[in-house]
Amino acid sequence: MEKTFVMVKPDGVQRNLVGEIINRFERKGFQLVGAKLMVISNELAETHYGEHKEKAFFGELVDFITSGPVFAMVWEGEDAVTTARNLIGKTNPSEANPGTIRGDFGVIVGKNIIHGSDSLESAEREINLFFKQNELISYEKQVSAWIY
Ligand code: ABT
Ligand code: MG
Repeated sequence: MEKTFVMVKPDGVQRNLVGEIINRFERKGFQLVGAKLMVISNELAETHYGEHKEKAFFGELVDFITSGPVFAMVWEGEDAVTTARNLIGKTNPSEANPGTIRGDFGVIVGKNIIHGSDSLESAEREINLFFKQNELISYEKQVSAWIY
């Protein structure tokens, strides 16, 4: 079973989309194993988005992601990393399909509502960056084999 890191960005929190987003992941059948509202420090933002350090948009990206509270989550399920990215939609909301979170709610690429890990390695790295081990809860649900 995979775990992935998902985060409602400051614009999503400001627009009251936290509940809507949790709802979509729950309905899909994933299990919530960790969640918290937090403000990201500059240091954490620069580490999290380290791969974009040389890009022209890096400064703006760090300013945006630290500009207000984010809602960080860990979701678990089969193929959670890929499936979460599919629920989220393409990076640029103008290219994201309707029915995806960015397709339904996103407006511009620099403020695209939500983050999801892009690989298993990123998921492990990001979960460890944002959560302590004792903030992740492992529990069983009494449901059918189709729900994780
Ligand atoms: P994240 O989930 O935020 O990592 O987005 P995603 O993986 O879909 O896309 P990447 B390429 O990782 O974008 C990271 C953030 O940088 C913003 N961005 C990206 C721009 O502002 N301009 C650009 O030209 C590109 C390519 C979008 C992402 N964050 N926000 N907000
Ligand atoms: Mg990314």
